[in-house]
Amino acid sequence: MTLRLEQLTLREIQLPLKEPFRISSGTQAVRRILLLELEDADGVSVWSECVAPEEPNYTSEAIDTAWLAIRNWVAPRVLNRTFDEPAQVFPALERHFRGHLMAKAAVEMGMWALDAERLGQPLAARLGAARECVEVGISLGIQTTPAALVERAGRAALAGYRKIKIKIGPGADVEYIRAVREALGPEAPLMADANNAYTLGAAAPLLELDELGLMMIEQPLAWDDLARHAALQRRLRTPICLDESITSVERVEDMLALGSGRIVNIKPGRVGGFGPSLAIHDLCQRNQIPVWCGGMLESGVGRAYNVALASLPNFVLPGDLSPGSRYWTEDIVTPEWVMSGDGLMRVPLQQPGIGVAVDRERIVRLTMREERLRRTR
Ligand code: OSB
Ligand code: MG
Repeated sequence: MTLRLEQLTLREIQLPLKEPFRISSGTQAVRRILLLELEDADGVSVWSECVAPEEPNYTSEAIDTAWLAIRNWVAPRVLNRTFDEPAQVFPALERHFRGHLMAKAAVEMGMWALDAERLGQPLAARLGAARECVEVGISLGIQTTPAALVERAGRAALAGYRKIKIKIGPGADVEYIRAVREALGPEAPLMADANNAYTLGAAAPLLELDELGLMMIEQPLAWDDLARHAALQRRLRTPICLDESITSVERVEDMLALGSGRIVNIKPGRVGGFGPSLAIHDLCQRNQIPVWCGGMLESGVGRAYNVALASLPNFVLPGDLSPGSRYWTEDIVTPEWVMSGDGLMRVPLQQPGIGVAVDRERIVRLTMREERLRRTR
C-alpha cells in the first residue's frame, strides 16, 4: 500500500513530571514534548512523538534542534514523495543528511503507524509482534541519599517491576547500590545506568559494582566510545549494556567486533526509527545479544511505539516502559498505559494503529507552539 503524506503538524506541549528525574548528565522537572500529527491525502492521521530532550546532554539533539530539522529537512523529503512501504523512509532520510536521528525517527515511526492504520493492523503486529505482554522495568533517578533510594527501590519492587534500574554517577554509586542490594536481597533484578559518568582511568567504582550481582551496567563511559567500553568489559564480569553509543546497526557490528558490550538498549528515537531498530534487533538476535527497549520519559504517545517494538521476539529483558502514572498526574492518551501487579504491560493487538486514543483537546490546551507543514508538489 502506498504512503503519501499530505500534512505534518508539529506541536510542543509541556508536562510536569511527578518528581524531577536526575541522571548524571542533568535533571528534568518539566518534560517539553514534541508531538507530530501525520495526515495522508485520504484523511487518515496518526500521532507520533519526538523523544529529543530539552538539552543536548544525551546525544547532540534537543527539542529545538529537532523542530528545526523536521521543518527544514525531514518534512520536505517525506511530504513531497510517495513511499511503497515505511521501510523506505529511513534510507530516504539518510541520503546526504547526517545525524538528527531523533527528528528523523519521529517522522519515520509515524509513517509505520500510518501504514498500520491504513492496513487496519495494530502497529505491534505490523512490526512483527511475538508476545501479548511486555515485561516492565523502572528507571530510578539519582536520589539524595542511599536511604531515599532504598525507599524508592523498595516501592518499585512491591509494585511488581521486573527490573529496577538505578541511575549512578561518581559520589552516588557503590554505597547507593549496595544499600539497595542489602535491602532487597540477592535475587532482586537490579542494574545501574551511568549515562557516561566514568572514565577508564577512574573505573574503581565500576569494579566494586561488579561484586553486587547486577544484571548489567549501562553506558558507563563516553557516549561515542566503543574502544574503551571494550577494554572495560574485559575487566568486568557484569555485562555492559550500551545505550548512547548505539546509534546505528553499524555501531552494533562494531560492538560485536570489539567486545564493547553484551546487551543492547534499543531506543527507536536514538537510532533513527523502526527501520534501524528492526535491523539492530535482528542482528542482535543472530548473535545471541539480548536487547531491551529503553525510554526517554515519553508521553503515552511515545510509549505506544516503544511497547509495539518491545513485543518483538529478541526483546527478552524488561524495558524502561513504566506506566503513565509513574511520570504524570494525567497522561495524554486513553486508556492510559498501566502495569499489572506482576510487572506486565499489555500490547494492544485488538485495534489498528498505535492502540490508544490521543486526547486532542488536552493537547491543544497544553500547546506552547504549533507549526503546520504541507505538501508543496
Ligand atoms: O539513559 O536510559 C537513559 C531518560 C532520559 C535520558 C536517558 C535515559 C533515560 C531513562 C528514562 O533512563 C527511562 C524512562 O523513560 O523511564
Ligand atoms: Mg541509558
